[in-house]
Amino acid sequence: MKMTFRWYGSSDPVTLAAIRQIPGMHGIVSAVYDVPVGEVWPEEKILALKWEIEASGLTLDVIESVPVHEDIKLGKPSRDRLIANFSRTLHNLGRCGVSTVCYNFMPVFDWTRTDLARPMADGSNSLAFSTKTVEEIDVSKGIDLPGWDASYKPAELKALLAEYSTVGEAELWANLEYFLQRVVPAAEEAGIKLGIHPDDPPRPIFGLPRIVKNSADIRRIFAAVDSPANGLTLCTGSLGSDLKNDVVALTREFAPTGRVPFVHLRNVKVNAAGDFYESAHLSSEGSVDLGEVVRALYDAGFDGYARPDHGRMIWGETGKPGYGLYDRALGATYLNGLWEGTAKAYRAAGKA
Ligand SMILES: [Mn+2]
Repeated sequence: MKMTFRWYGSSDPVTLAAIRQIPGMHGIVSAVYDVPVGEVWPEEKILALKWEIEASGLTLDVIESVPVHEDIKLGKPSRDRLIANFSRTLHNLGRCGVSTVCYNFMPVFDWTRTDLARPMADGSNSLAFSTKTVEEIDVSKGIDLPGWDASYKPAELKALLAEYSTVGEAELWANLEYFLQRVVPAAEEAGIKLGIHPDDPPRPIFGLPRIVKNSADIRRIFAAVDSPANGLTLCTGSLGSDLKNDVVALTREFAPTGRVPFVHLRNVKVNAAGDFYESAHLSSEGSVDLGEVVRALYDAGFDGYARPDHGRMIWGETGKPGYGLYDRALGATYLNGLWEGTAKAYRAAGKA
């Protein structure tokens, strides 16, 4: 398991120098942020990012994310050009030494939360999701959620949602399969493993379909194109925010297939109504047993990339919600400790 940390580029208040000081830190997960969605990432921009990261003693093996244009998810005629561009971006990333690319296939809304700074009893704050709040939003009047991409003007959002009125689950599946049939061969050629990120939260929202929610969906995606390049970013927080998902069982099923190149390891505290907040990583703080998840990864001989994903805001830190330095650093250290503890317990017991 190679530990990584997401970094948003030069404008990120968390510096590469600070990340470098987290014990056991291997690499950075980042992206080229200044190319419009759907256009090809030029090699020189990828190399500039790589060199900046390598100068700090870290690696750039993992990209998160290469965004998938809405026209691809909608299955519009323009998708062929956009899929060709996505494939050319994979080609360029492979030439720059990138081995793993995370992406998602969520219509319109990426991750969704109703609160970006919910106060916790210990004085920290964290991201949270209330089912009732989301259900009460009238999308036709515009979305006013924290973290929601305000670059969509209300009229644009309305038009986009109208386009999705003919795209249900079956159509979205067909559009994902069409995409995979074309980009997976390109990824193979580029020496890249793709890892689709689960929907967050893993349920339909605002009447839009979602198709990366549980083990049945993941099996179907793997079967759509049977290649090691067609993989999963196993996000314990996203999958774990549906209590029906047994995240340990999911890890035990999918990690041994060799099709999980990348894992997001974080915890969520979920209630029966599906409300949740992002808790500290420690298993006893949330609904996911991260100790058992790490053991399942160890048992599978996992040698891919992990990141602590999100963290709370602690010790008075401010910045990008979920992406502060301190709690993610604690998470990385805890996860590396779980790994070391598992390895040593096995060795002491004469196992592996
Ligand atoms: Mn994640």
